Amino acid sequence: MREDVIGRANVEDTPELDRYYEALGRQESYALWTVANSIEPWHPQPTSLPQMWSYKAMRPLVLQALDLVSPEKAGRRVIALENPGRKGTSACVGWLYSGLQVMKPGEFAMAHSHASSALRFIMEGQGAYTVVDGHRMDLGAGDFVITPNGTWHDHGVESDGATTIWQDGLDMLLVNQLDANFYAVHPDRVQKSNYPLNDTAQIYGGAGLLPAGGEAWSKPYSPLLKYEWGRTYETLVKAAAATNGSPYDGTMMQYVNPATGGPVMKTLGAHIQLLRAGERTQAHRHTGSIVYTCAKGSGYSIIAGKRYDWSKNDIFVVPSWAWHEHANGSEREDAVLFSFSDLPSMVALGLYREENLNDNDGHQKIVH
Ligand code: GTQ
Repeated sequence: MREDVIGRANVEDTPELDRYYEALGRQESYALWTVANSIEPWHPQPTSLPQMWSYKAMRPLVLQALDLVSPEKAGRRVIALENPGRKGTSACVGWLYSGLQVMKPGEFAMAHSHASSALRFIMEGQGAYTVVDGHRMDLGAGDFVITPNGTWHDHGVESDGATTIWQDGLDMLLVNQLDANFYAVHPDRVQKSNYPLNDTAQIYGGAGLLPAGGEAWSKPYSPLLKYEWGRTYETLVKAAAATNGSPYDGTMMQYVNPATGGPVMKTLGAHIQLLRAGERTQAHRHTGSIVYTCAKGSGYSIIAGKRYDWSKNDIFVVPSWAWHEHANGSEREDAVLFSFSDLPSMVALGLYREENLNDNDGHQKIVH
C-alpha cells in the first residue's frame, strides 16, 4: 500500500525490486517499505464491524442447543457471537470473545481454569450458580460475576431452578495473541463449596466498607466476585438523581475492585450505564473494543454512522476508535446498558486515547 505523503513508504514495483523481494523472501525476510504503511496505520484500523445480535433471534437457537448437545460432551454449551468482519477468529469484536451459555435444571459444566479471564452477565433463568475457587454464588437475571485468570470455576443450575441463559465474556483471544494461555481441568468434576454461600458479596459488597485489619487482599483481581443486579440498579438510579452524568455515556459506573477502586480484573473491565427517559448522548470514540448488552428498557445507538435499535438482552459491539452515541427511545422508562471491554488492557499498556465529536452538536451524520 503506497502513500504519496512525505514520511510514508512510496516505492513503485520494478522487475529488479520484484527479484530482490523474492531473494529476501527466501531468507525469511522482507523489505519494511512494502508493508510499512499497513503495519503503522495513522489511526486504529479495526476489521471488526459494528454488529447487533437480536436476543429475539438468538434465543430460540440457543434453546435448541439444549436438545442437540449435552454439557458433558460440549464442555460448555455455548453459542458464540462472531463478528462479520472477523470470520474464523472466534472474535465478537477486537480480541474479545462473547457467547450465550445455556443450561437446564440439574445440569452443570465441569470445573476448569485458564489463564484467560472470564465474566458473565445473567440474562434469564433461576437457580443458576457458579463456584469460583470454592466460593459458591447463586445467580439471577442482571447479576454480574467474574472468574479471573487462574481461578477454578464450574457452573450449573439447581434441579429446582429454570433454564438459564447467560452471556460469557472472555479475553482468551487476546491472551492467545500474546501466546500466554493455559488450561487445566480440575481433578474433581465439580468443586466443593468451602465458604458460606455468596460470602464475597456479603463481605466486600457493602456500602463503602471493607474488612478492617486481617490479611490484606493481594490478588490481582476483585475480591468481590458477584455484583448483584438489585444493588447495581439501585446505585445507578441514585447516582442518576444526584449527577448529570457524562455527555457521552449518561450515568455510567464501573464495576470495581473494592480493594483498589480499579477494574475488576487486569485485562477485562465492565460498566453499567443508565440513560434517563429521553436522554440522548453525544458521540465520542476511544481505543478499546466494547460489547454492550441491554439490561433494561430500549433505545438505539449510532455506531460509525449507522443506527442500531436495541431492547432487553440485545447485544451490540463498538469496535476500537468507532464513533458511538446512545439514546433512550422511551420518554417514560430509563434504559440500562451493561458493557464489558478490554479498556483495562488499553490503559495498562498505555494505549488508551479518546476523542469527542465536535461537529453537528456532537452527533454523527447517519450514513445510509
Ligand atoms: O466458562 O470459562 O463461553 O472457558 C468459553 C470458554 C465460557 C468459561 C465460554 C470458557 C468459558
